[in-house]
Amino acid sequence: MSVAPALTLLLCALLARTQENSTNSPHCRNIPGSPGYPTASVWNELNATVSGHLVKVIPSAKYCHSLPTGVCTDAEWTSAEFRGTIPGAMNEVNWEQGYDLNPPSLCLRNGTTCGQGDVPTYSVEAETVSDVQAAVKFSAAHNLRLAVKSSGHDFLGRSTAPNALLIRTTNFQNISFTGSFFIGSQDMGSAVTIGSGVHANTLYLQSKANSKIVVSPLAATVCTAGGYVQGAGHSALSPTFGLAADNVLEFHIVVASGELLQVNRNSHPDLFYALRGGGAGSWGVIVSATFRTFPTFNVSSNVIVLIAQNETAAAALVAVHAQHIFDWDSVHAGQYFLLTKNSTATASTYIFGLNTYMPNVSINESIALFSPFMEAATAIPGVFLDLQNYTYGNINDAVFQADDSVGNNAVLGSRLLPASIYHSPKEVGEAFVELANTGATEVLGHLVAGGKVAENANISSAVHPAWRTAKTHVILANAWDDAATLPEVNALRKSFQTTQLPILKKIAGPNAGAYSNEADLLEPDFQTTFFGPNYAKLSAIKKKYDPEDLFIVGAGVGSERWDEWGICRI
Ligand SMILES: Cc1cc2nc3c(=O)[nH]c(=O)nc-3n(C[C@H](O)[C@H](O)[C@H](O)COP(=O)(O)OP(=O)(O)OC[C@H]3O[C@@H](n4cnc5c(N)ncnc54)[C@H](O)[C@@H]3O)c2cc1C
Ligand SMILES: *[C@@H]1O[C@H](CO)[C@@H](O)[C@H](O)[C@H]1NC(C)=O
Ligand SMILES: *[C@@H]1O[C@H](CO)[C@@H](O)[C@H](O)[C@H]1NC(C)=O
Ligand SMILES: *[C@@H]1O[C@H](CO)[C@@H](O)[C@H](O)[C@H]1NC(C)=O
Ligand SMILES: *[C@@H]1O[C@H](CO)[C@@H](O)[C@H](O)[C@H]1NC(C)=O
Ligand SMILES: *[C@@H]1O[C@H](CO)[C@@H](O)[C@H](O)[C@H]1NC(C)=O
Ligand SMILES: *[C@@H]1O[C@H](CO)[C@@H](O)[C@H](O)[C@H]1NC(C)=O
Ligand SMILES: *[C@@H]1O[C@H](CO)[C@@H](O)[C@H](O)[C@H]1NC(C)=O
Ligand SMILES: *[C@@H]1O[C@H](CO)[C@@H](O)[C@H](O)[C@H]1NC(C)=O
Ligand SMILES: *[C@@H]1O[C@H](CO)[C@@H](O)[C@H](O)[C@H]1NC(C)=O
Ligand SMILES: *[C@@H]1O[C@H](CO)[C@@H](O)[C@H](O)[C@H]1NC(C)=O
Ligand SMILES: CC(=O)N[C@H]1CO[C@H](CO)[C@@H](O)[C@@H]1O
Repeated sequence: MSVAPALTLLLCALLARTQENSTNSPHCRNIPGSPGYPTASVWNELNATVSGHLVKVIPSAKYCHSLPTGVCTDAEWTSAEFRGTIPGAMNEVNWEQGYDLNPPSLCLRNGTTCGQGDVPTYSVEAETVSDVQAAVKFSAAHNLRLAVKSSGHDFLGRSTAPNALLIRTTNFQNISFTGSFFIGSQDMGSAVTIGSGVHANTLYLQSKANSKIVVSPLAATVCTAGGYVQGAGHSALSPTFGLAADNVLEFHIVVASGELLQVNRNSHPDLFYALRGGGAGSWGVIVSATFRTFPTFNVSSNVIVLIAQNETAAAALVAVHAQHIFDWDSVHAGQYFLLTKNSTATASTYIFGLNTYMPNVSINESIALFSPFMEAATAIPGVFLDLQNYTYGNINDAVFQADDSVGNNAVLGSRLLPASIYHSPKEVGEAFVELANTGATEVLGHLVAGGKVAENANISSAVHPAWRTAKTHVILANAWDDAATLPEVNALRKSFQTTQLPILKKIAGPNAGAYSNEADLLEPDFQTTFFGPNYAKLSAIKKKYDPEDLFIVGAGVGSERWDEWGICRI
């Protein structure tokens, strides 16, 4: 009788061993200090293989402290172009901090101590495809946590990870235009192939020089062929041409096996499906991507700022905007609109700003298209026009930005708002004001859906179908400064879920989808919220191309199998 428990124990041990072997990979990644972690001489071997492109990575604040002056100027600290030169830097500095490590490990700009936090240990600053292949194979062979970064813009912190080997594709700067891009024998027409490190502003300069335009972000340094397109990629031109994912023709990508694959509708079509909307960072290391180009044209762009003197006026103003949001569909306008509470004012005043792009529309036509909205808006008691500025010129100039202003601490949350909700404009207005009152830095609406985005509903890709019925994408930003205490930071990190999402659900409904690139890392049901009905298919594609989960990012496909750092299986 006494042997039975011993037998059970033995059986359990055997079963556990079998299970461990059947997944064919250990429970945790090797981190500095684990027995399997590469020794210094093994790292040196990798460095030799990648032609000396291996560097040690430090947090951006530590980098600034190491400068001869001991500081980065405010202009440097907040510049995305500058931060892009620092391998460990994230644009939102909070992603460098290890708030959840035990103990927390922070490196603040003016701090007196500096921990490595969530910043990787080493980076391969790749110059060639073979650098990437060597780094991928090294990570697999040594069971390392791997992270991939191009710009470090990620709002969910997916391009950094503690104790990781980073691969940066920042140096992949090739750009080449062609009048005829072939897939097999089929001419897909005019296209551009860009390296995954090419910033949007560089692309706009080059496309202008070639009399072309590409569907790309309203940002300076976001990498169009990096995280942007994998998430779906919205643009001021999306109502005219669709999402970036609708316009990408081919990828060159190094997958977990270390192979470089050419991926398009004929070659690895399943991976092609996943790379178009299936989430950034989950599939491999993109070397380059080829996008359709369109002939250049002129656009009228305008900036309008309205001030609402109180809450009632603000709600009425946003409601009037919601009521008129279909006014600009005939010209496929792209629009960004922002509601913020002016916290420096003694009484609660609100600022409502609009930034609108209308392809092939003259300034006069644009003013005419805006006049019903403007008349209704300025007729609201307590609403005043603060400024308006209409310009007309080349589309590439209109969307070009020299730099992005970053270096702050911020997290986002978002939802795609279905077109149908705009038939209840009053509710939209009230919800926006309620959202602005939650302490959010801003409520940022994007009229980047409808039109061609809706018409593209039958493209077979991983783009969340919610994009096809959406009218807008709405983001809440929650920010803090370095003086915030850890409990305050942790409350803000959760405030989208606890405070703002319940308000958004009142207008978006309980099951609205969200854009995975501009969203909350802590979405509890990210599989459905970010990927909708596509998740099962994406999981199967993940198993095929990345069976050992080398490419794991927060709230990405397969991440449910891992802890928040992608270090241990759960
Ligand atoms: C100022 C600003 C403006 C923005 N404007 C827009 C906009 O107009 N439209 C829009 O849709 N989005 C916009 N975004 C969001 C943007 O799409 C995401 O931040 C996106 O993740 C950026 O991709 P990245 O490669 O530049 O960033 P990174 O932080 O470098 O990477 C983001 C993700 O992509 C992965 N990744 C990066 N490089 C590669 C690679 N070579 N191969 C494989 N995976 C890679 C990373 O692992 C990570 O998961 C904006 C963001 C900012 C900060
Ligand atoms: C890799 O090699 C280069 C060139 O020899 C060297 O400058 C660099 O410091 C090395 N990197 C590491 C992490 O040792
Ligand atoms: C930190 O120091 C810089 C100068 O080095 C200064 O400009 C900045 O305002 C300080 N405070 C914070 C919170 O960064
Ligand atoms: C960039 O283009 C050159 C010339 O065509 C090519 O040799 C090189 O492999 C390309 N680099 C990458 C990273 O695609
Ligand atoms: C906010 O309110 C203050 C005080 O009334 C005012 O000076 C400032 O211009 C307002 N800010 C904006 C952006 O309107
Ligand atoms: C702009 O107008 C030109 C000339 O009519 C036309 O060829 C082009 O397709 C138009 N582009 C867009 C985006 O409407
Ligand atoms: C635009 O409208 C103004 C005022 O109505 C008019 O004077 C001007 O000629 C118009 N411009 C064009 C290009 O039609
Ligand atoms: C808001 O301001 C307008 C204009 O001054 C005023 O008519 C209205 O009564 C105010 N509403 C509230 C609730 O204060
Ligand atoms: C209007 O916008 C253009 C383009 O952004 C800018 O160059 C110009 O200075 C602005 N004019 C005013 C009056 O703000
Ligand atoms: C486009 O705008 C520029 C001004 O930026 C102007 O010189 C040019 O004539 C315009 N072209 C068309 C076709 O309207
Ligand atoms: C998508 O395909 C279905 C079935 O063929 C069709 O009924 C529907 O109209 C198509 N939708 C769009 C937006 O083309
Ligand atoms: C075939 C195989 O992978 N066997 C491994 C199973 O797990 C034990 C203990 O973890 C290893 O020692 C075997 O090599």
